[in-house]
Parts: sequence; structure tokens; C-alpha cells
Amino acid sequence: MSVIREEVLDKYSAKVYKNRKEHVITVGEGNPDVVSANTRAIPGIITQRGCCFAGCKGVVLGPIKDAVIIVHGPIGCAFYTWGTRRHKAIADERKGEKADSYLEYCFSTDMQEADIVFGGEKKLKKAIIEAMDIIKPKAIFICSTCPVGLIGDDIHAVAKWAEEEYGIKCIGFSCEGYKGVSQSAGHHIANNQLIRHIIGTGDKEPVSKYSVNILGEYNIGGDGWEVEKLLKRCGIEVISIFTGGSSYRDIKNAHLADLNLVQCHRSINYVADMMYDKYGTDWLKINFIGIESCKESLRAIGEYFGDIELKARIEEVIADEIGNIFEELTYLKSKLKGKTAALYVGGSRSHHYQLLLKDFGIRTVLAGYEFAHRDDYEGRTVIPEIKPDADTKNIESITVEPDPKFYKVFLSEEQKNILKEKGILLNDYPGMIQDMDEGAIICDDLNHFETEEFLKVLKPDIFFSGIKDKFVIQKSGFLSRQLHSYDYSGPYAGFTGSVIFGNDLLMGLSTPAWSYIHAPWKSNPCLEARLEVE
Ligand code: CFM
Ligand code: HCA
Repeated sequence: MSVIREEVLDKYSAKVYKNRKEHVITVGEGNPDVVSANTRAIPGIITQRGCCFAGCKGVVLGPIKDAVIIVHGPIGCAFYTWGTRRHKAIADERKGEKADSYLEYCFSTDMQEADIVFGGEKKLKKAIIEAMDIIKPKAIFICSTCPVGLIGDDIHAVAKWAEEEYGIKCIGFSCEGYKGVSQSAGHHIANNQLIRHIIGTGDKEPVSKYSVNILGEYNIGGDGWEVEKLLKRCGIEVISIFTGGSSYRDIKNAHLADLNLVQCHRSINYVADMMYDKYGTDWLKINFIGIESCKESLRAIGEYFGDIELKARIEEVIADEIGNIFEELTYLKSKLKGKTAALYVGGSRSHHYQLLLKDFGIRTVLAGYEFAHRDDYEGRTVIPEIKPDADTKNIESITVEPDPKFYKVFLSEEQKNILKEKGILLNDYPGMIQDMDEGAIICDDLNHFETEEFLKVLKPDIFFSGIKDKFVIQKSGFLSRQLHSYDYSGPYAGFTGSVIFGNDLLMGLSTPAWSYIHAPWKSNPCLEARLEVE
């Protein structure tokens, strides 16, 4: 039993303790290493999670630059998702076809009390007419917020009306915030509609020998551009990015790519699986955060296509990229080696960024996710024919038995080799647990109280998280870096992104500010009182 974990959870009531202890594990001490995840947060606890609407409108759909996204609901949710996530995009024109960018705008029906009482469909139609008059987009997405689900407005009927009236693509997303337990439900809703209504409707064939889509890359701080640049250097065409800096126009053609590369598995694995089922498109789990990870990912792509020339080109690009950053990297490593970090983000970065930290010799002592599922922690072996929750299956004369204790399908090396020889692609990638040191702590759905307690006990040099806890961390005298918005820096992906990240850390750690954060009453009494006894 981990002493640190007990120290933090000790203050809970028996009922809360019973719940939370399933979400907090010490790596190496669990047998098996299983984390309870994707369950309801305890009412009253200050969780850092977001809602279904945030996952659908904010995360997956938000970055699609040439779609007008109308938030159907009272204004608050529209306002909150207006420019708060740093998915960058530029309007562009290719072969006379324009993809404007509406990302800087905020569109909402701004429902009032009367609309809640009498229904908001008329107002939604009016908003669409207005958008068509002023902007004339090729695609309109309608995203519902909580009250819409409660009063029962039929946004899908309105979407159908708009398609017939204007001959555009109009899709309804019933992503009311209260659905599910976190943002995660919203990712799924967005993914389902993208595959149902957009992917497969284009006919623009790739021009290069090798083409890919990048899935789960949202171009935060320009990361997607960095990855696209790297792939292009290797001679690989990027058909579409889901969805960072992307356009409706490109996503239509996604089914024509040879391969799907999955960066953030949590938010988009549904599209990867559905595209395999519908179009037979293979997918590879890759990671372009971290120097070693970039090398491995590029090489895995080369292996997949199996072309000697492509592989040689990839090696040239790797050598050149490393050459460009070598000096700076060596300096940063010498300064950052031996530091410790804690990471708490949504559903994939806490894992990916640990690998980049390792490149600098920084050790992770605590990591957690807001809304990950068990496979994000425990890993997943994907055999496309077999769903992870399937019963025992016989595939190519190999009996595959999913272990009910794990999310994973376990295969021996011999079984894996047989499947590979038969040309069956195996995505056998580790979860966060497998990449962490023994004794480190994993905490699912970390809350404000636990954040403060872990800070006191673990005293990491850096705490990576988001805006909701940033200032609690800073005021406690620790360096906080936001891994959602990069504190307005970036890109952090790719080889050059890695050194930008390292420089930002070094700047943060070197500032003398942390020594000034010391409550005055800790050294001098500030209040004086006199007790008078009659
Ligand atoms: Fe994927 Fe993301 Fe993340 Fe995510 Fe997010 Fe984000 Fe994140 Mo904020 S899609 S799971 S829902 S990598 S918005 S770009 S930073 S919580 S770790
Ligand atoms: C979201 C978006 C978010 C929030 C960031 C944060 C993002 O979950 O709705 O809490 O700092 O990356 O913008 O994750």
C-alpha cells in the first residue's frame, strides 16, 4: 500500500475514500495495474473535467475552419468556447477552391427564456438564414447545449431543412453538456457524425505515392503544421488533419488516404476504427511529441509502407532534424536533467509529454488524466478484426482471449509474429502505466484538493496542467506550465518543437519569482490580538 497515496486520501470520509482509492495507484504496486476511469465524478468535489459539449464543439469540431458552428443554446457556452482553445488555422485557397476561416467568430442562437418555454427551432432557422445571407459557408454545424436536450428541439430536422433549402452540408450534433461523464462523450458524438456525413463525400485523389490522414492532432500552438511539415519532408502527402487547422473540404477526402496516423487516441479512436470497418483504411498509433517518439513514429510509417527509398528519405530527415537541434538540445539536457514533474491533462498528453520529458532527463512523479478510459492507462493491442471488448475469437487459427481484468488483448510474441506474417497489422501500443517508473503515482480525475495535497507531499519542480488549477499551483510556489494552451507558446511537436518546450521550461525554472512566493505571516506575525480577562 502506497504511503503517499494514503497520506493524500486519508482526509476523505469512508465513502469518498472507497471511490477515490480505485482512481489512484502507485505504479508497480498494483497487481494487476488497473485504474478505475471514465466514471462519474463525485458530486461536490472540484473536478477539473469539462462537459460533453466541450468535447464535441470545443475539441473535435471547433478547429474545422470553414464550417460555421452555431451553438444552439443560451449564450454562456458559446462565449466560453470562443477562442479559448489554441487551435490555430489560416484561411487558404488551393486551385481556386477557398477554405475561409471562421474560427475568430462566435455563432449562437442566444436562447432566452421565451425560447426555452415555446421552443427554439424557429430561432435556429433564423440563425441559419442569417449565416447564409452574410457568410454563405459550405457547411454549418449545429451544436446543442443542455437546455435544448431538455426541451426537445429537433436540431436534426432543422439541419435537414437547411440542406434542402440551401444545398449545403448541415449537420446536427446532439452534444448537450450533461451527456456522459466528461468531454469524452462529446468526442464520440462528433466522430460519429463526421463519419456518417462528411468522410467519403469527396473525390479528390492523392497525388503522391504515399498519403496519410493525421487523426487526433488539433494544431494547438501550431503542432499540426510542424508534423505536416515533417511528413512532407519525407515525401508523404497529408490529405486531412482531424481536425487541427483543417477544412470541411479536406475531411471529405479522408477515405482516399492510404493510412491513418493516430496522435491523440482518446479523442478520435472511433474515427480510426470506423474508417477501418467502412473503407479498410489501416491505422497506426504514432506520437510526434518527444524526440525519440518522433524518430520511432517516422520509422514506423516507413516500415508500414515498406519502401526502401522512403525509409532512406526518413533517415535523412531524422539526421537533418537532429543535426539542427543538437547543440541546443545538449545544453538544455545539461540544465534540465534530474528535475521532477507532475502532469495532469485530458486524455493523452500526460503520457506523450512524459516521453518528451524523458528526452531531457526529467522524471515524472505523478501523472493523471481528466477523462481517459482504461485503455489510455493500460494500453491496447488492436487487431482490427477484433474489438477490445469482444469474446474469445479465432483469427487465422490463433485463439485470442481478451483478459477481462484488462482492456487489452494479450498475445505472445509467437502469436504476434504469425499475425504479422499473414499481413495483419497489429497496433500494440503501451498505455501510460507501462511507460512510467515504479513508485510513480497515477491519479485519474484529480481534483483541486488532491492537487494541493500531492504538491505538498511530492514537491515536483514543475506541474503541468490547465487554467483551472494553474494559479493554485503558482500560488503554492511551484512552476506551472499549461499543457493545453502551452501558455501561448509552441509549437511543441516535432524536433524543433521539443527545443522550444525545453527552453520554456528552463526559463520557468530559472526565474527567481518562486522564491518570492512566501506568505508574509509565515515569517512575521501580521495580526495582533489582546485577550482581556475581567
Ligand atoms: Fe486529445 Fe487534445 Fe488531450 Fe483531448 Fe482536451 Fe486538448 Fe487535452 Mo485540453 S484532444 S485528449 S479533449 S490531446 S483540449 S488538444 S489539451 S484536454 S490532453
Ligand atoms: C476543454 C478544453 C481544454 C481546457 C483547457 C484548460 C483546452 O477541455 O474544454 O482547462 O486549461 O485544452 O482548451 O482542455
